[in-house]
Amino acid sequence: MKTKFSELALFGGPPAFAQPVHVGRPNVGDRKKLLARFEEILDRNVLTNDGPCVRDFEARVAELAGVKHCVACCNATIALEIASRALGLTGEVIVPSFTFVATAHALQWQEITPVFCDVDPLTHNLDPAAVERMITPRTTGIIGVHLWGRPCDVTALQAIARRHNLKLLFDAAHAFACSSGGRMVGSFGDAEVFSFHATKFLNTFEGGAVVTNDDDLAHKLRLMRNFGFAGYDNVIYIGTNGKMCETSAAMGLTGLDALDQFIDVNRTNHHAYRDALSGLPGVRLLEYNERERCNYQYVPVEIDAQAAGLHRDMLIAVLHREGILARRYFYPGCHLMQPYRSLFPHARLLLAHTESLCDRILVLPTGTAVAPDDIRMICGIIRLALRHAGDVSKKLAPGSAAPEPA
Ligand code: T4K
Repeated sequence: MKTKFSELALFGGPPAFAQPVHVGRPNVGDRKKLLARFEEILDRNVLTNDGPCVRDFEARVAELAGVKHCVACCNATIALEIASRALGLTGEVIVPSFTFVATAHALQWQEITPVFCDVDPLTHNLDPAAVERMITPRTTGIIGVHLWGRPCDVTALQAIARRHNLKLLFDAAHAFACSSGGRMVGSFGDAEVFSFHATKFLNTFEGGAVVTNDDDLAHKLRLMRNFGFAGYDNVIYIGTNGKMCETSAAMGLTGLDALDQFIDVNRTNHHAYRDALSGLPGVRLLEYNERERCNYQYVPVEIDAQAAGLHRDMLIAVLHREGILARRYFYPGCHLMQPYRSLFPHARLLLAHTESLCDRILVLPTGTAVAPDDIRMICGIIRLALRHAGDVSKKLAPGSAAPEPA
């Protein structure tokens, strides 16, 4: 454990981690089970197109999420595109800007206008009052994002959608195996979309899924995922290729077998961060609601530069030099990324909380590749850097941007 600021890598000490620690290191369950599933896939010679592993995976995801239908896809971005098209979204759709850019891209890709709405500074999720103010005659829907796995105010958003006759889709990329009011994420709104990307706590290498209780919608989603085919030579709908392949589903099934263990590790890690960062001025760890089901897959921390004495970007620069690859998710906000920055140059006027969060948030490493001892080391470095904020600031040129991970 480093105790003097001169030991920090920034001042010439050896990095705390010779092998970098990452935010999104994949969780893999029992490797033997996974390889056995791969053997079965090769023996069957059914590699994709609605194979048995995919069907099995869909059934288990639907059961866990408490929904009738799960339509597994090749990733969550395509799943969002298919879901928004199947729901008939057109014109304008209200989305947060404080999200991964895929939420907005899935709309813009289909020439639907994402209208960026501000978030609640405490929950980091869409502010329902702001949503209502953004509705125009062109609005056809709302996409809420359960950021960090903490569910949106689903009740308020459902009431707004009902009142204005809008479709309601949730980007639940972060929220698989989480609940809101005791009900599992998956059955809120018209449909919800999970991501099973390699960096998510349950992964299928690449993958995603749309889940819904709506039979007609599920039928449409299945058609759209497979070019619109309703049997040999019979295309009855516009579609794309959004299918999940068998090896991905096998990875997902193996992860599902180990899901409780992944969550236990994430919870232990989150508690280790909470204990090690407690009482540190200017540092606010985002808490999960322990009365709900949570996956604890992200460790977002808000750094208040004034109270901490150091800007978030300087702290990231210190951490990266130590081999701790903390991330600035979702900097700088979708509205400041292209094409949105050019299309909507004034969007930022209504996004004060989003911009403030983008300036403060730091996401720390967790998952099965990170142990409580690593966390104590990471937090020790954060404490040391903040205690010697003046020396750190002097060492780092003013305005220095966070370096890209090595
Ligand atoms: N909606 C929301 C709210 C989302 O957060 C996302 C995805 C989506 C929609 C779209 O879902 P998908 O279409 O991806 O299913 C990552 C992921 O690529 C992205 O899936 C995720 N959100 C986002 C939050 O994070 P990057 O650019 O940070 O990925 P990358 O490659 O820098 O990886 C993060 C860290 O993980 C690195 O330090 C390295 C480590 N890593 C990564 C991969 C891929 C590994 O150790 N092994 C790996 O295989 O976007």
